[in-house]
Amino acid sequence: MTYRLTDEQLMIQTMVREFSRKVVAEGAAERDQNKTFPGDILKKMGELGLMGMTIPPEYNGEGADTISYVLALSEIAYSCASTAVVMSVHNSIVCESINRFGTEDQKKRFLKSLAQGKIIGAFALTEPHAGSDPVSQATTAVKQGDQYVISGTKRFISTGKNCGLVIVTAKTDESLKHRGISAFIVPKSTPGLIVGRTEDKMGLRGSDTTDLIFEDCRVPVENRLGEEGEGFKIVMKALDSGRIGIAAQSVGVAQAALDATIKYMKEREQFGQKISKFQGLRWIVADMAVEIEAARQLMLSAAAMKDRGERFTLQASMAKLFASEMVNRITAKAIQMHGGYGFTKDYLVERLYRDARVFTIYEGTSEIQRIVISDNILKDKRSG
Ligand code: COS
Repeated sequence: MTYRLTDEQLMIQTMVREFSRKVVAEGAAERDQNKTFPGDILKKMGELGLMGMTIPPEYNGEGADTISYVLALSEIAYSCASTAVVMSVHNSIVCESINRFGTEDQKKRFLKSLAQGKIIGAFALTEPHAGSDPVSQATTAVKQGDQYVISGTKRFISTGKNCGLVIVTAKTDESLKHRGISAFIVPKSTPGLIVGRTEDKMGLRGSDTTDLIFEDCRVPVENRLGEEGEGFKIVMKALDSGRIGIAAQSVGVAQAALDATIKYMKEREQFGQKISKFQGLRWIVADMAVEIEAARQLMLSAAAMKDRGERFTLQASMAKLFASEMVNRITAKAIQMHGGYGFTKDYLVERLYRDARVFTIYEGTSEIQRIVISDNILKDKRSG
């Protein structure tokens, strides 16, 4: 199915493209080198409505559809993947989960400022010993009167240091396995919420990734997101949306790699002619373009299903799997096409290659996507 974007979707894409290539691209290399968080840029993105894109206007969001959102996210990723991951977690996991499962009071207290980008959201599921298997998490939340006391350590939390609020999952009943996991909204200033070590990463270095330590961290019962025991479902649904976002990040970074490669091929001369004239290299860019377009269509297809209110778990995992593996192939080819220069920090493709590497890992590894896809196709129980 080919998508004809609406005038509004095209307008949003054009607006974000212009903003991204002017404002977000500026200083992206330095932010990567110095591990600088793009706080000022995210503030501007908030003013443009990019931090609550799919949230209804009554909670200060833009009320845009998912297609507009993924187009915008791709454009931000084109210029700076570190900025894009913050936007992605904030919009598709944090804001959407509160909009979908939050009480009216939670939406007023938290969603309104999140959707304006006044505070940035983080999502704490992963633990040192619970990554692909979140049901084995060890963090607990014990109800004491009208409060929950949360204890445990979360790992690899995007925006852990720079967020203003975190959605955290914890076990409220060990015996119930996944049905004993609950979710909580914890403002960053809550006593007992401690930012632990910050990872020194290969890519996405402008986005902080930290441990979050919960030491007898108390939140009122009103901060529980959804019902007790509903946390795993909230997480799975949030990840369905998040995975379309990773596809969008992949498409944006891959397009940047292709455009940089085309530019280089038209400048670089070897054997007395531009390297863009060599058939062997022309076929490589042709394949790169086809792969990017295939990933873009999978991304749009999943987004369209979500907008139509259909179940899109399968399509989100397909888009995430294909697009994240695609961008790793594309950025590797882009470096190859740049020759020795591609291996230096003077050329954009070096950063793109490092940034893309985590896309097949976070928000569900490629192997997890294959589990989700095969479970949905085979419709019977796997053994391991
Ligand atoms: N939407 C809604 N509910 C879902 C769902 C989805 N997409 N996927 C699973 N569920 C529900 C199931 O219906 C089942 O509910 P009931 O038992 O109440 O009927 C429950 O969740 C458990 O499902 P399942 O048995 O498939 O769970 P598993 O423990 O086997 O795990 C995987 C499933 C592996 C897919 C899941 O653990 C996963 O996605 N892991 C990766 C986590 C991840 O991405 N981590 C990265 C960091 S996040 S920032």
